[in-house]
Amino acid sequence: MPWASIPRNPTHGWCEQIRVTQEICIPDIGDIDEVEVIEVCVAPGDMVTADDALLVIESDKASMEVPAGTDGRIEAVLVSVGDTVGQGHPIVRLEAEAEPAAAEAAHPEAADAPRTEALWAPAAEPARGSRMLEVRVPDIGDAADVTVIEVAVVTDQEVTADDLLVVVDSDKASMEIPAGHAGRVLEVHVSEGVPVVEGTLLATIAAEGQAPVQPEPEPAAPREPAVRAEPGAPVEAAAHERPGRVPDAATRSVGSSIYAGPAVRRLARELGVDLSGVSGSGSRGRIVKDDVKSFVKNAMTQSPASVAVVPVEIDFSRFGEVETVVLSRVRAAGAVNLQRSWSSIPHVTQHDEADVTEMETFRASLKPEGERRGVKITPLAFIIKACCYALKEFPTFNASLDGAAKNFILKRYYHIGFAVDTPEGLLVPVIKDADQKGVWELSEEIARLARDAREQKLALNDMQGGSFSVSSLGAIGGTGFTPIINAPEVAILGVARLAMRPVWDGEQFVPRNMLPLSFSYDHRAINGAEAGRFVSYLSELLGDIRRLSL
Ligand code: CAO
Repeated sequence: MPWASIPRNPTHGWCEQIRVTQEICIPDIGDIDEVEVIEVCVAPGDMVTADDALLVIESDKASMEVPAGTDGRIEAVLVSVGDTVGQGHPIVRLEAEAEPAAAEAAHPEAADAPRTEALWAPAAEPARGSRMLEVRVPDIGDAADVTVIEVAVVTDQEVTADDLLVVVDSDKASMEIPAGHAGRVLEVHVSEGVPVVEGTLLATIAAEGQAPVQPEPEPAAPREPAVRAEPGAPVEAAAHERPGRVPDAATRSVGSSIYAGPAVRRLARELGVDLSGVSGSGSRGRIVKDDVKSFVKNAMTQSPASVAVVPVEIDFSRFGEVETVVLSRVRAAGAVNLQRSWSSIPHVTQHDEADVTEMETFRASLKPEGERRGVKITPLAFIIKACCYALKEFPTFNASLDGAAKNFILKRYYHIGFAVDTPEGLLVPVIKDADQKGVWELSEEIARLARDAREQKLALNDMQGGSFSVSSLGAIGGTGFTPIINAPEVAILGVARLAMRPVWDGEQFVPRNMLPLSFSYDHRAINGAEAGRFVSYLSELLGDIRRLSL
């Protein structure tokens, strides 16, 4: 009996309950003494719901998630990847949202902690002397809603016994079903998304070195639940003797097996990632969640077209000493994006100057309060605030064009990206719902996101969903530049260094603090007159920030 199912509410796994702080432990894992922790899915401070996986454990037969079983906040993680653990071993200390007594009352069946039925069990032993092998879904215990989530082989593919055939997913866990025998796949009987039950025929395999013979007639349509072959029947095997075993990296054939736990597979499905293209950084090449996230990040910042910096290979060393330095990953990805945007969008840049004298006086007056709060307010927070106002007035600037450039997709959210110069290259984190935030909050977010960008700690979500961008070179210098639109947005505001300039007030020159604005827009979406009105409006707002409170 290789596996016990792990109940979603493993109350019985709690070792102790002090007020609302509990230790969640490894629940009953059947007749297995020890399993290896192959993935830790949470960190201290994380909020989890009952269904969230805390970690993934693996024996020589299967891998399985251990869910939190209760809502709460992780106080401490008590295991690490690579640890060997058994039933009752503490996993995390969790501060539950509900009193344990209340949780137990809500799930009396979990508190009873009966030994749950085997989720995956070995199928019948193969009969001897037969050459045709059928691989069927093994005993799946009380698992419900079992579906094929991945078919890892195709007809005529040569497989080894350990090669992954199919991955099925239930309400409790994912399970990898290997071929079980070396040979050639004659037919695959299931496809992704198909529901299966114990005994469903998955594939027919011709054993290695032996001529295939016609299989016995199917008792039912191939994709219907089928009766499992009885031991000794002409069909040789009903399933692999070790169903669900995750093959060792050394024995996996390239492309035929994906080494990832259920939580990772679920994340990949949610993000639409094909795991066969993801390389694993976990132990023995296992794919972990961070690998999937990095894969998505890369995919988002790359295009199929390569960047031809030097159109033909030129041997510059003919002219003098040279050094080749590899571009950082961020810089290389940025280069691809910038080239794609520059070559596919007709850019026009409108220049203007905003008189920010009053804004700067007000900003200076906030300095003592900022010191008390530990927040530095730079012009950027006011600029982002003003942009949100202007974007509400000009909705087509907070938009994207659809693929055929026939429709505007107007965004009713104001997620403002801002360029951050990092040692690795340019990154554009996004302030979500910037229109709903005040200048203090915006300043805090700018500082936090800029710091995270420079420390390479930005989460995928921090860089997604922007509707408009600002690129501020103000602290560095310059009087104007052409910012490149952050596609699929349609406009970007560039900000250069503010400077005191003599401005004619109708009677005399007066010293005013002038902020140079460089506004690039997609000329397919925005015409010049509209852009001019937008920039004038923005200048007015920055010139009289009292209007930002109207
Ligand atoms: N004019 C003059 N001074 C400015 C200014 C401006 N337009 N904008 C900011 N400053 C000042 C700030 O007030 C601050 O001064 P103090 O230290 O005396 O208070 C100083 O410059 C440094 O500001 P900062 O850089 O720490 O903060 P920020 O909010 O202005 O900018 C960030 C944050 C992350 C946008 C910036 O650090 C950065 O990385 N800019 C580069 C962006 C970039 O590379 N753009 C080009 C992309 S290609 O299109």
